[in-house]
Amino acid sequence: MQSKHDPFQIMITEKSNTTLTFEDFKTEVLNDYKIAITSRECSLLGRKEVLTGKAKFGIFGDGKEVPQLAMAKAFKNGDFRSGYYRDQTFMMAIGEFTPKQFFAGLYGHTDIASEPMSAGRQMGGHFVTHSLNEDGSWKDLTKQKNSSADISPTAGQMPRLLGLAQASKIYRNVDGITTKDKFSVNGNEIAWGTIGNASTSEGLFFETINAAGVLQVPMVMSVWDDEYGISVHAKHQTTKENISEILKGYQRDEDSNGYEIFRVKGWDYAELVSTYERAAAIAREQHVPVLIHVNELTQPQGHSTSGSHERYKNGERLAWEKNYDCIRQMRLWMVAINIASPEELDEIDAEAKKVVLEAKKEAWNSFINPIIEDQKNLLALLEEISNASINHKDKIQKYISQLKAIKNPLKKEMLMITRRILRFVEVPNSKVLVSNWIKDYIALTQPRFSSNLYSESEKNVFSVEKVLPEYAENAKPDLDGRMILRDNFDALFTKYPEALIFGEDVGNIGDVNQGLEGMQEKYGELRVADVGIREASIIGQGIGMALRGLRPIAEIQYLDYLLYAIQIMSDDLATLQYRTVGKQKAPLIIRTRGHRLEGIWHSGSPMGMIINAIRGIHVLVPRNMTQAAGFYNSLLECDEPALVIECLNGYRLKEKTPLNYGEFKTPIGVVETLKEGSDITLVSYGSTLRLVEQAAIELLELGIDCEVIDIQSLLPFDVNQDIVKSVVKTNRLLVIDEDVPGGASAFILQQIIDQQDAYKFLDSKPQTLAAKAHRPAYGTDGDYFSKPSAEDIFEKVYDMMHEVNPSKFPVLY
Ligand SMILES: Cc1ncc(C[n+]2csc(CCOP(=O)(O)OP(=O)(O)O)c2C)c(N)n1
Ligand SMILES: [Mg+2]
Repeated sequence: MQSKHDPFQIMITEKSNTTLTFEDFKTEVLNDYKIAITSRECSLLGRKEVLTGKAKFGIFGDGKEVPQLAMAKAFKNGDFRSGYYRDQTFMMAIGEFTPKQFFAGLYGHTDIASEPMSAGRQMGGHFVTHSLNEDGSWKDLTKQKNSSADISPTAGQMPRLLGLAQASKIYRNVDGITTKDKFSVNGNEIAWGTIGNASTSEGLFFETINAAGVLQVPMVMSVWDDEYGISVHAKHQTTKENISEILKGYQRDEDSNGYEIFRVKGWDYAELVSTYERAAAIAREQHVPVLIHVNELTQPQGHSTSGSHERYKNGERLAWEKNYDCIRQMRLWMVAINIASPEELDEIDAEAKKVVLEAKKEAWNSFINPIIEDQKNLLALLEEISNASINHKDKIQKYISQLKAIKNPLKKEMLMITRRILRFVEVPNSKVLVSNWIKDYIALTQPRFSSNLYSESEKNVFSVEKVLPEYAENAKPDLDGRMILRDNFDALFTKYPEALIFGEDVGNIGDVNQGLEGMQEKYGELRVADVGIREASIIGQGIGMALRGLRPIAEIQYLDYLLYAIQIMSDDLATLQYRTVGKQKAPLIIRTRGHRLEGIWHSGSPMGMIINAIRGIHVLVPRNMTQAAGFYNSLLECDEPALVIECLNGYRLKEKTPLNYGEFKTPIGVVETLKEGSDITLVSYGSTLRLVEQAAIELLELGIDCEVIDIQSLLPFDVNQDIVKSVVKTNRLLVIDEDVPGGASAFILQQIIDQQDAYKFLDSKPQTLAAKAHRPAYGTDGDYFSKPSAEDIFEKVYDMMHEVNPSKFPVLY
């Protein structure tokens, strides 16, 4: 089984400045073998831990060890991985994952020091490295090996991979990025992707592969092919059952750019090392994307701890998998070329078994001992409570015995029991003790599961100080809204050399509404870029670049097409800070335009869907372009992701020309009162606000004085609780929204009534006025009959006032 590419030779080339002897080579291969066998042992023992009930679920990297050793060899400081749950061996080989951490993840240890992958928030097999210091500032990513944080949706790792690779291209080719040093050395970094064979069926895979070919970025994409996706065979997944075969059209040649494509057997260590070495050189030096199709891989224990693969693999396949297990083949090769004798390898195996067993014990003790300590202290407290009890000793004792009987307690079990006991504690002193224990325990534990949904650093959105736009004396609205945006973007691209924008029609024509007119000429094709029609990977491109210190603005042409991107926004961007407990950030700004214009797919305002899908991303809905520009100015000072929705029908409306472009800032999470009034509070945002303002003028003519409030920021929502202050004054509330009934208006009402307790001050039923449940129809009449009109708003308010004072406001119909 001698390979035509001798790994000894390759390692010599790699270390050409040193003299690598056969002994060095042997040591390196033996060390690789040790990592592989240690990783395998973790998988085997991990499965047992789940089956005996100590862990809940396991998904492991067994059967994929050997190619990951090869990938790790070619992986350098500054590089990034974007992969999936099979990559434990790779993470161990780059020194970012230990057996003890493997087990801490399996148990769900909530201490980030013990479980650095997610402090127990993600199931095991979801890998990450820490990009941020304690205070949320960047580490020097060029001095460490990096992995972006995994997510479970298969192929969800693809879009961000594109951006991780594109960042190298930007750093290599764009001059003047002053923040570059911590992220790149001349754009030499590779973004390494991994994916399972079956997951290449996803659209996100093909979309990203095409985009990386177009962009020509340093990306090396590995497909771990074990012929299955859980129980479903490749014949149901992939045309010709062969992903590299069908991607052949992407192969570059003398006449055109494209990919370099390799196919290699997953059990052939020598060939793998050589392939990864060549792939890395091409990607790193030439910025050409590479696909490595690693086939003939196996799953020694089946897909995961739920179920067994004997159910769907026949005897022949199972026997083949045993024979071609990559570690077994590596072992045979090592013996064949005299790297080690079977006895020496047996010794390594035995040692790995011991190491892993020890790691498992340590991880378990470190996980369970503090909880057992809590249990002990709680039992002592409860005995005290039981002794003091007059009527309920028996009941309390029953609960105490239940708690005592639990050998490996959960926090949940302690709380369940103690919260039940509280109901029977009659002695006041005891009651204080028990309720304090419960409150303290929850206060201590809840943040372990709920912190870091948003940035907790000094650069979060609440750090922004409001700066008003300045105007010349007697300034009148004289400039189209789109020009205000354009001139403000101009100021921002000068102020922040690391800022860039990309999207459909963004470059050459300066976006479909000319908000970026002339910007590409001024800042170049890399910073103001046209891209393909591919919303999900536009977002991913932004996430990946933001993960590497750039300040991307990803443009989605119309709000209605955000649905193509909502999955990746929801699953990846929105969860990033949460799932890494603040160890990674991607302060991506997503720019789009929406609300009212024309027809079903250019007028939608599905805000309820959006705000419920992307908690973790701020959602800003400026009423005009000055407010929008102010949001961009604020966001570039912060370290958080946000979606900004400009009003489609506002680009040609005149606004006053600000003098301090790039500097004025719209505060985030703060409402603005546009008109004071005493009879009723009208709350709205975006395009509809203009109709609300018009209705308010007409209502005043009839003696109804409305207070009009612009929400501006749906997430975060009215952090100063200004709306309830208005309701205290008016005692009436109407929410006007152009989403479906029960969409964003339901959220707004919940915030005002439930969070701000406005119900206490209401004299009329709080109401909502929303659009029809169907999508908005085309044309002016389509809009009138689909969305709330000024007349609808007028009459709704009038109706509410009629109920208050029928004689002053007689019925209209
Ligand atoms: C979008 C999505 N659909 C379904 C699943 C459930 N699921 C998890 S793994 C998997 C099979 C993946 O197979 P493959 O990509 O070949 O990877 P392998 O596990 O074989 O390495 C499926 C269907 C998921 N995680 N995400
Ligand atoms: Mg598979």
